[in-house]
Amino acid sequence: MVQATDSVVLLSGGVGGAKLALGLHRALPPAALTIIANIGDDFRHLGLAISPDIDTLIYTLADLVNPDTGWGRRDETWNFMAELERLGGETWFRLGDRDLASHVERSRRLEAGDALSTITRETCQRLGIGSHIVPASDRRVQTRVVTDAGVLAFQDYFVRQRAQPVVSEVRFAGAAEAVPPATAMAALGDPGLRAILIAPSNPWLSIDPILAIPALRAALEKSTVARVAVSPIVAGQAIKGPTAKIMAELGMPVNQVGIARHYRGLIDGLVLDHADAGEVAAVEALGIRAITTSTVMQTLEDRMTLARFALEFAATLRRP
Ligand code: FO1
Repeated sequence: MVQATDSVVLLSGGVGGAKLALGLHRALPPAALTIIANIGDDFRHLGLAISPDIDTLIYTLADLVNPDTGWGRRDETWNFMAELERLGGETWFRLGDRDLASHVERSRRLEAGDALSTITRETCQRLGIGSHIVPASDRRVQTRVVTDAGVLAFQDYFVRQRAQPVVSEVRFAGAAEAVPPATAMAALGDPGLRAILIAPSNPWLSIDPILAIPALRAALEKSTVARVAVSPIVAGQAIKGPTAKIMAELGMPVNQVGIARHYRGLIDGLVLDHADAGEVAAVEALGIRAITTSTVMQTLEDRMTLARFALEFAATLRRP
């Protein structure tokens, strides 16, 4: 049972990770959860500072997210995009009218000198989100995808080219110099910390930009708190997005061993779907405890059940 003083850290990307984030947010006491969010997808577009994963997490936890896409706002209108199209502007990255307010206000505050972590914290407060959403860094970290179509900026690869180019490498420009906000480090060093979870986000595109920041990787490596990842792969397929495609392109086995090898040294336990029960032994042979449950989250109940399951699993793992 999770105590009122217990805290939990989740590393998360956008849409897939936000599902587990919501389950934890609802299952834990207010303010117990700190989500360290990927910023590798952030970019400047139409003169605005866009932070897709932070916004996806904020909208999801505030119950404002578009349930059909998992990103952007529910009850959205698209007048701005329609007018931009009429003027011959760039419309490949869709910014809805309600969503636009987040980007305009973030851009204004960044230009005024506020840190991304401060802006994110205050936005969460205004929207009544008790959990803490913390960008992995206040300095820019930019994911660049090396492909057969050239070295692409993340959103160019992911949205404009629909993740179709073949990936040979993923780079994180600025990560080596990036420093996590003090709130992220404080959450990881909290004496009441009970678990560090890694969401079922794409390990190569959404979690690696976080782990590429030296202080965050080091904090995870040396933490004595149980570290548990929820696998984004079920029966050789990605729950969402191009994870399986990228694993194959990078020459990895598209299975739980591929995920476990990637996180080796950073996790103590891996949560797999029942469909992959046959891979438990192979993961455990790598020194990582494995357990199965239903990892496909369709309802809010599924999200909360998986969140509780991951926390209970973490509570059984003792660090050497
Ligand atoms: N994803 C798309 O596939 N197409 C879009 O036009 C798009 C716009 C968009 C606008 C704001 C935002 O916060 C997210 C948006 N996303 C869009 C999602 C986003 O590009 C990706 O899902 C994440 O970067 C991957 O985690």
